Parts: sequence; C-alpha cells; structure tokens
Amino acid sequence: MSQQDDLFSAADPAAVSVSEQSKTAQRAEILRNQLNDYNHQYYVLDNPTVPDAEYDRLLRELQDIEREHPELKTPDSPTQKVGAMPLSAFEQVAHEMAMLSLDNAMNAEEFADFYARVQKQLNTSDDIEFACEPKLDGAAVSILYENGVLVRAATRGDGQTGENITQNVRTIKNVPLKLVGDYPQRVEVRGEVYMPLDGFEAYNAKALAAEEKVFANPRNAAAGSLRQLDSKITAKRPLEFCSYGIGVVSDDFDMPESLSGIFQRVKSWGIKINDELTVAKNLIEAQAFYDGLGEKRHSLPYEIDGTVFKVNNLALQQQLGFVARAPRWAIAYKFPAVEEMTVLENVDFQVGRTGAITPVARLNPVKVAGVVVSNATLHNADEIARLDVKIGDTVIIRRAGDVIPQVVSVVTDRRPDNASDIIFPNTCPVCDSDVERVEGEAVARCTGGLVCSAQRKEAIKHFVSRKALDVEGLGDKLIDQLVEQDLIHSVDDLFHLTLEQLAGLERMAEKSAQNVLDALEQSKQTTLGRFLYALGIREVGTVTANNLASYFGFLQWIMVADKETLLAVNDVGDIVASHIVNFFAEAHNRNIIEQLKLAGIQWPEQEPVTAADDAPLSGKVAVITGTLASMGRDQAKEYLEQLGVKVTGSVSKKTDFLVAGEKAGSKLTKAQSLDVEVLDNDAFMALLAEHGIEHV
Ligand code: D41
Repeated sequence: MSQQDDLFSAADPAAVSVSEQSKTAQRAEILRNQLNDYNHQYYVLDNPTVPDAEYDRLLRELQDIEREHPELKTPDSPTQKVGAMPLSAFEQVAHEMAMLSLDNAMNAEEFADFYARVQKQLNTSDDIEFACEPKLDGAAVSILYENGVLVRAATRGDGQTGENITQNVRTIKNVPLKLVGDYPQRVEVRGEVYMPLDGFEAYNAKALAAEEKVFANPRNAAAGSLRQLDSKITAKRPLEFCSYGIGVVSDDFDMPESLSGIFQRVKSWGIKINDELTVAKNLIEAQAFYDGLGEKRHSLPYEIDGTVFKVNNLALQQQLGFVARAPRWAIAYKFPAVEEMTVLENVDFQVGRTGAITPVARLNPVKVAGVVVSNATLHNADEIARLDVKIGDTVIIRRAGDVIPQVVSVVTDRRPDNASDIIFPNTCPVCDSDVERVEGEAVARCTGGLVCSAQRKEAIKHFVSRKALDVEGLGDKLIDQLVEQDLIHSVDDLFHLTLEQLAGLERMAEKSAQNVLDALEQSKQTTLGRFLYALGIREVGTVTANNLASYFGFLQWIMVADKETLLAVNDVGDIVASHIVNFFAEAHNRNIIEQLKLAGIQWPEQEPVTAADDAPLSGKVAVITGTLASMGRDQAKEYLEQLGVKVTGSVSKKTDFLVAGEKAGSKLTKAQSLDVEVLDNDAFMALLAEHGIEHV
C-alpha cells in the first residue's frame, strides 16, 4: 500500500485525531510532492516510474481538492505548471506566445460536457465545427522561421520557457531548413516530435544488443533524443515532426478564417501535417472521428494516446480564450489507458507446442484499456533479468491492440521487503524432462518432445485451429481431455476417434460428439498450404506455408528439398529452411504424415508457380507500402512475385526498390535515406506493363 492510501485509513490514529480540513491539506501536500516527483522523473530524467493513467488520477484528485479549497492552492502546485524547468545545459528560450497545454476528456460524457461548455460560452445552440487530429505521443516543440529559414527551435518546457534545441531539431529529416512557397516573413510552427514505431523498435533492438539503455516507450525515446547535448546523437535517432498549429506570425500573413485553413497553409510551406486531419461538423461527427481512430489506432505507424479537438473557427477561438494554462477551445479526448499498475503475485511456467517454456506473470487483476488483465507474458529468462522483476513487485502492465499484455517495468520504490526471486525451472513443469537452453537462443525448451503432454496438447490444438485444418467444435478443453485420457497421442489419432469415445467425455452430448466427427470428416478436404501450416514446423506461419505450397506444388518435393532449394522461396531464410529440413528428416514426422494421408486427408494438386531463375526480375528484393491507387497490396505482391521479385516487409540496404502508394509513412522516409529507388503507383504500373502484366 502506498503512503497516500494510508492517510485516510481509520487504522491510522494520527489521521483520526486531525480535523477533516487538515487531512485534506495533508493529502494535497502529499499529492503535490508525489506529482512533482513524477514530473521530474518524466521530464528531466525521461524515465517515468508510473503509468500516465496513475499520474492523471493523482493530478485530477489534486485539481478537485484545489477547486473545493482554493486556499490550498500553492504557487508550486503541479496544477499550475506542466513539466519541470529546462535542463541548465541548454540555453533557455522565453516563448513569445505561451505554449499552452490541453485539458483532458476521458470518456464520451466528458467530451459531450466540453462540447456543451463551448456552446454555452459562445451563447449558442448551433453546431460547432471542430478540427480533429490524432494526439501524437511525443514532445511538443516550437520552430521559428525567419524569411523562410529555420532560425530557432525550442522545447515547450513549462509553457513559458523552453530549451533551445535548434541544433537537434535541424537533424530531423522531415523538418525543412528552408520553407517553400508563399510563407510569411516570420512564423513559429508548432508541433510534436515523435519516433515512429518501426524506428523505435529497431532502435531498442539495437540498444538491447549493445547492452545500452532501452526506452520505455516512443514518447520517452523522442523526448530523450531531443535533449541530447550532442546533436550528432539526435541525428541518428529516427525522429519525425508533425505540425499541430502556429504561434507568433508576422503581419504579412493573410490569416485564414479557420484552423483547417492554417493547416493547409502550413502544409504548403513544406511542413508535415497529420494525414488523419479532418473537420467534424458537430458533436456526433467528432465522436465518430474518435471512435474511428480508436479502431485504427494500432495500425498507425506511430503511437497516439487519444485525439485532439479544436474549435475550427478562429474568431470563435478568440472569443473563447483560455483559462490558467489551457485554451477553452481545445481538448485532448484520450483513449483508455494502455498502461496500468498492479502487483505481480506469482509466476507460472507454460510449455508451448515447440517445448518453449514461457514464464507467465499472475497479476492482481487490473483493468487496462477496458479489459481486465490478470496474466502477462514475461517472455523468457533474459526478459526477467532485464526487467529485474521479483514476485511481490508493483509492475507496469501494457496492453497494445490484441497482443498479450506485457510487463513494461518495475516500480522499484514500491518493492516490498519480502519480494522473492523468480526461479527458472531446470526440469519441465509438466513432464519433468530436462530443460535445455541452446547457446545464443533466449528460449528455454523442454526436451520431452511428444513425451510431454503439454507439447502434444498444443500441437493438436494448432493442427485443428482455424488457419490450419479448421476443425470446428474441437475446442481446447476437449483436446486437454482427449490427451489426458490417452484417447489421442498424436494428430493422426484424431481421425480414428469414435462416437462412443467422444460421447463418453465430460460435458459432451451425443449430438455434439457427432458434430465433432462431422467436422473432422470435413476437414480432410484441405489445401497444401493449410496442411503444411498445421504440421506446426517451427517458424512456418501461414504466409510461409502458402509460399512453400505455391512454389513447390507437391508435398513430396518439399519433403525432399534441401536448404539451398528452400532458400529460393519467398520469406524463407536460413533458420526457417533448417527447421523445415530437420522436421522432415524426423522419421516420426514422416510417419504421421503418412498416417494422415491414409486417414483420407487430401488437397487438390496444384501446378507449382515457381518463379524460374530466368524470371525477368529474379533476385530483386522489393517492399510495398502505402495505398496504391490501382490495386491492393496483396495483388501488387502477387504480380511482383510472378516476375521473380522477393517481397519483404521492411526496407534495408538490400532492398532494390520500394513501391510507395499514397500515405506512405516511415518506410518511404527510410528508403529515401538509404537511396533506395522509389516507384509511385504510375511507375509501378509502368514496370508491370513493361513485363507484360496488364492489370485491369
Ligand atoms: O498531437 C499532439 N500531441 C498535440 C498536442 C496536438 N495535436 N495538438 C495540440 N494542440 C495544443 C494547443 C491547442 C494548445 C495548441 C497539442 C498541444 N497543444 C500540446 N502538446 C503538448 C502540450 C500541449
């Protein structure tokens, strides 16, 4: 329990004896100290120790107290400023026009309240138009241009004074050093510097390998990169800038009537504005923007933590003005927090299909982004060491999209005295076989193979799963029972199950037993791709399985292929090729395949569409990104593969060309920085036509 929770507990005799009034004063003081502490960790050390949601809760609690008891407000209250003072090493910059902050709305009700408040203050019941943007999770900066030339850049700091980070901002690739078009004599462009997700992941992977500090999230990575005293370091960080407005501007600027008008002008000077920018005509459209972006959130190439809505009409903005530190005409409408804090109660070790042993954190249940989370993966022993986590620790949990919740970090100052080490087992928790860890691999594996019932269960679950043989009605619980009662030992046994055996199981009526048999019968007609995937060869996912199927056409050929031959298949690298060869070298696996074929599993024979060595673009490597005007990316990939091109997911020095449609993001930037040839939609269509592909 934290110190502030203690304060109100009746068990604390001191708390009982003091009056309500001074208890509130004490609570305010504790909140101020705690929040100032968190601010320091966040802004100065770029190393937050609690999730934003926790910070926001405490800040709101303090705001509520100060609203009820204005006399308790102090000049140093965190409600009066945001962020810490600039680091002394940077020159300070006084903002000519304060960089305000944003008020928050946490749910639809608070957002509707904001809308109603704006209407009331404007004394109208008319619809209010809003400029809608994603809320980028980065660091706010101001960039001053004089006569079109970048002369100064500053952090937001406390809103009044920031730090001069001109040298660092000059290194950001999409920040122009010279504006283009019809720009005013003097203009301050404001916006957010952020690190796109692919760059963030690549950076952390490298840092991890070099045993350097990894960043907890892209926001800290952006902020940390900007406050490097050596701009050569900043230059190596994959940062981007996106404008959210302007500050001071000279009189020669012909001010548009709306914020969306300003955005168009800023864009015309060569500055990036957000692709998602939209104007909403009323509350319903604004809420729809929030909902839509919430769904898209995890497919965006950068991290956002909500949306920002700003009254679009500048005259109305003026009329509304601002309070304390935030404009009345804008609000940050946040998404549910993806990070929360809870206690790690225990760690279990799970055995997967390939014997990999995964430590799973059992948590005190906590709601993260609307879902109750009670388990999180700890990946492997290296991760446990990196996090330095112990049982009993307070940990920060993060849930992103549909992925399994992760433990992000440990709140070390809440570690209890009796916290205990997490001991990795030497023997399999299921079958007691030895656990082995291959040199250079992070994963520890049970050596029991199919002796281990956990591995057998998982292999069978995988075999019948939706993307594999897709046997409906054969759920996990049922498979657990079948294996535990020794009714099936390996996947081929599934096809010899009888109605009596199935109906004899717990919670299994005769009708559902028959349904399972029917589904098994149906699943026998499959495709080579599904069958290959179902076999559960290590690192052969659906994409690789389908590539193998279409390259070879016949299972027999895949079974006898050597590594060299396999390497010619799209998506197959050294490691996957070895896994495939090893899998088919096992007599046991070949036998199961034979049994499955005898049981009646079959697929239509298909002619291999092998891109022969003499295919026109054989040996070339390409990446596809953005939205192509002429076709979907899958279609584009298929055409390229027909021409012998290997299509990969990320741009590197080995990439021969990038096909970039509309809204291409970081892959395009990366290609440009590596001097990789870029084909737009038209150039791509021309390439296809040149090689005889007419797409209609
Ligand atoms: O994307 C953002 N993080 C963002 C931040 C945005 N899209 N718009 C913003 N607008 C403002 C006002 C309304 C005050 C001009 C902001 C911020 N402020 C902001 N960022 C950090 C503090 C304030």
